[in-house]
Amino acid sequence: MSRFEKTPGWLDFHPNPSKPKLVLPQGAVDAHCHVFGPGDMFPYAPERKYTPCDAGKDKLFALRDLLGFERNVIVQATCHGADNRALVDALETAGSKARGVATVKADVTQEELQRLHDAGVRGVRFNFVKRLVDTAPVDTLRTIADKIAPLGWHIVIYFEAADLAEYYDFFTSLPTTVVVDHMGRPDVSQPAHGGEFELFVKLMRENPNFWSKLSCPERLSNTGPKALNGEQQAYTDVVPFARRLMQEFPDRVLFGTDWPHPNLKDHMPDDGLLVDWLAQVAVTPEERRKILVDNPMRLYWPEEA
Ligand code: 0GY
Repeated sequence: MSRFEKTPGWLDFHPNPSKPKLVLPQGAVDAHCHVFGPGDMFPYAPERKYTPCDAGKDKLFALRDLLGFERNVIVQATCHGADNRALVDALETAGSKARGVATVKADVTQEELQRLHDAGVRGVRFNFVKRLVDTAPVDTLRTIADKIAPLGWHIVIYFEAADLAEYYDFFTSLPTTVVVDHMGRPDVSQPAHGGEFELFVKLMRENPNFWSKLSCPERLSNTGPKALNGEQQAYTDVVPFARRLMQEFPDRVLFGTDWPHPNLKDHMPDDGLLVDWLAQVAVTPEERRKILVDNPMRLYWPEEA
């Protein structure tokens, strides 16, 4: 029994995901996933806004192999705050098969940054989603950005579409490559062309240092169908948004499973079918090679790309 009690209503990751029908290209990277604890070994942060189920490195690496990925990019989840121990432990176990994105505070030392780098960290995450964090002031974030830039790291940002206008100038002033989680969380009941999403497309178009993860359809979808029970055409309402970014920015997109899918309220997807969802977005072998291999390798393993 863990000493941590899960947030009421918490949905655990799928217990028995299927093997995807989509055969992934050799060297495919799951560029957005997390590890949670286990809490008894790597305690959840006191300031966290949710308490997840434990979802440790062994489960993540088994899923990687089942789905047909070769590598992971493990992103620090907010339930661990700026305590990167679970992340570093997973990276050290995985060796060259994983890279990480950490969360750090403005007073982080050069020694600590170097230690994270040696473990495989290549970026920091700035989170602007109010239900997940008390967002640090932009001056604090700028201090962090200036500290990590010399290491060649990038910044991952997570925000809701409604907040993009407010942060636009700050985002575009960042000195590094910037990777946006989950397409900036568009409201997919709006059009993929001509509506609110245009601001995000403009951000990508006018700022060649911006990348986007075409991820989390299970979080963004309103009408489904859900990635369950063999569904091969899941989350069709999200497809036009992801497809647009795939076509317009083929060299700056990434894909990730988001396992173990924190804070889902409605259902827990079958990860195999979630991978199959990508076939609706990256429709040719060449597009799939870019989003799954070439792009993440350039960003996370440039020495091999
Ligand atoms: C995601 C999405 C969420 C959570 C986090 O770090 C986190 O806690 O990112 C969310 O609740 O939308 O990317 O994992």
